[in-house]
Amino acid sequence: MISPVRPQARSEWAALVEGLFSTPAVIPPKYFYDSLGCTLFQAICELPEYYLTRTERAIFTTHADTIAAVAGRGRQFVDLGAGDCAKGEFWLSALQPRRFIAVDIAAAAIEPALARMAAAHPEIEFSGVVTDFSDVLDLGPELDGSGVTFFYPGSSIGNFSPDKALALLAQVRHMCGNRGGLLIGADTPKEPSRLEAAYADTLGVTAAFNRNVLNHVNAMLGSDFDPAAFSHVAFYNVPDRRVEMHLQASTPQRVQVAGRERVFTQGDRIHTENSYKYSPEEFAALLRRAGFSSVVVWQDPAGDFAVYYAE
Ligand code: AVJ
Repeated sequence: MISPVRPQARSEWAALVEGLFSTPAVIPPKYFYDSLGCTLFQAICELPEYYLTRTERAIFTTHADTIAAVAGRGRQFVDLGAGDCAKGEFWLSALQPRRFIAVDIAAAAIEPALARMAAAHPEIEFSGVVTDFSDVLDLGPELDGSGVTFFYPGSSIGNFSPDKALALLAQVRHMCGNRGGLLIGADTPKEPSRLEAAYADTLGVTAAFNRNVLNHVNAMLGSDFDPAAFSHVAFYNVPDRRVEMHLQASTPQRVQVAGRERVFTQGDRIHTENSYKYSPEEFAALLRRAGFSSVVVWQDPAGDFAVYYAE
């Protein structure tokens, strides 16, 4: 039921090591999502400051009928970055997909979700693809030629630079053929104080999520990063329209990584995430540049978040 496409290649490992030895060091955000990271991310989604998830859910709930009417029922449904499939599952009743394909880098997240949904919905064919689509979206032979709805919620597209986002959207557009569309959510630019609160919450859950990437890297590479020696830094980079997250060495650190030593002086940072923000006009333009001709937008009354259907 679950097929791996391009499993963890040696080149991925080499790219991670190279990032750790560059200046400044960088760890791609896909490495947040080990088992604990997935759990911490679920907790983030419930934080009072993290408005993204609940605002998107409110938009989906308010406009479910309209969205279902434009997206069409009875299609194949591809849940990109599905995680626990909670967001995708919402659409089962409204869209009544014929097939549900969960796509995620974390097999541990989608396996139980698929089993749970398959038991509850015997009329739907469920499958999973474990893949890393940060460079190429390769679903293997998973899709049949019929109509398909791609689903990419939560502003996960914000992890890509605008160039890379355009490339991913163009690949999705290609896979849509002329009988498919994309339902996608993207966060909007707003006051830096609100954005910064969403990524540096009072309880420190996002800080734990950020630091935990070092546990994951240690488990993957056998390195000896001390998560306690790095502090969580999150700020809105106004000119680049992105929230940045970093891990900053609070004291000098010598870390053993893949048989080499990486030295951090106090204050050195590891860049762990970018989260780009788009106005509805900007994002609709990006979708059109990716080859989609019709774009519909829904927002919450405050304009905090936006949901798009493009075909
Ligand atoms: C899963 C990429 C949408 O950027 O808001 C949450 C990840 N990082 N808090 C985001 C995240 C810190 C999240 N995305």
